[in-house]
Order: sequence, then structure tokens, then C-alpha cells
Amino acid sequence: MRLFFALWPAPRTAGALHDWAMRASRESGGRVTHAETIHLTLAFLGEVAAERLPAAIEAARRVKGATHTLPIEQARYWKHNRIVWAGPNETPAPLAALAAELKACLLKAGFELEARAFAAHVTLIRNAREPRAALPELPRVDWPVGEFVLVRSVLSREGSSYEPIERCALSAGGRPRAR
Ligand code: 2AM
Repeated sequence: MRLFFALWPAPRTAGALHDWAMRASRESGGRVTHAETIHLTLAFLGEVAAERLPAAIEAARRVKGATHTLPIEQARYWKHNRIVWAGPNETPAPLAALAAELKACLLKAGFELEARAFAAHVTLIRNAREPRAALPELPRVDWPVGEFVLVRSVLSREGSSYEPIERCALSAGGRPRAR
């Protein structure tokens, strides 16, 4: 099965991003991500044997991340993969820590991950062309992050569909730092 870990926004956040993407697609064309499938990937596992699923869940449960707010402040076009994405100007420290700890737990559990660094981005339009004019201004979006999700991605001719497998709650203080 094809697995990845992600932050999944509440409908209000997803709706605001989707509405913006619909307007932005006037400049870029392409396929706008449905509101229900908008997400921010934390770690991409790719194809994993079904019997390894419990190990992925166990690794995720070891992660003690902190709840935080993720501001979506910039939108850009990436030529190399033809997407329009939105994300924070700088990755919030609790999000960077969450992605790093998750990666460490997955590696320890024997999963293979891509070497490339974590880049906090939300893909909002795929198969986009370079926007002809400036993208519309983003609405103010402060995404409340209270959990992360292990997701199964099922590819079909209509695109990917996503099935949440396990939700892992973050806590207000995260893990108390060792002194
Ligand atoms: P993207 O949004 O930038 O395309 C599910 O495929 C999610 O995992 C997508 O959000 C995708 O990012 C991300 N992802 C990261 N690495 C990937 C890879 N090598 N192949 C496919 N998707 C990947």
C-alpha cells in the first residue's frame, strides 16, 4: 500500500485554501485540489508491504509533537513539478520538530524515506502552467494543527483518493524537553 503522513486541515481551513486555489487557477490552469484532499505531507513512505503497517503506526505513536498554528503566508509556482502551492514563510519550529521526530522514528523502525529535506507546502493546483499574472492575494489562514494522520493513497484514473488510517494527537506542550 502507498502510505504517507500528513497534516489534514479542518473544513474551514481547507475551504479557504480551496476557494483561493479556484481563483488562482484562472492564471495557471491545472487541476485544483478538492477541499477534502488538501493536506501537507510530513513524510512520504511510498509503497509499503501491508504487514509493515503496524510498525508504521507504532512509530507514529512514539512521536510526541506539540499543537501549534501554521500560518499560510505565501503561494508559489514550482516549475519542476508544475504545481501551485501555499505554505508558511518559515516553517514553524513545532512543525519542523514534528517532521524531524517522525522521520527519526520511521527510520528507526526500518522505513526508507527520501533524503530530500522537509519543505512545508500544500499542493493546491497540479499540472499548472506558469501563472501569467501575479497570483491572487492569499486570505489570512492560520491553520490550527492538533494532530497528524497516516494516510493510504489509492491511485486511480480519476486521481488519488486518500483514506486516513491512523490519527495521532499532538499535545499542548509536546514532549517536555530533557534538560
Ligand atoms: P505533493 O503534494 O508535493 O505532490 C501523496 O502523494 C503526497 O505525498 C503528496 O502530497 C505528495 O506531495 C507527497 N509526496 C512526497 N514525495 C512524494 C513522491 N516521491 N511521490 C509522490 N508523492 C510524494
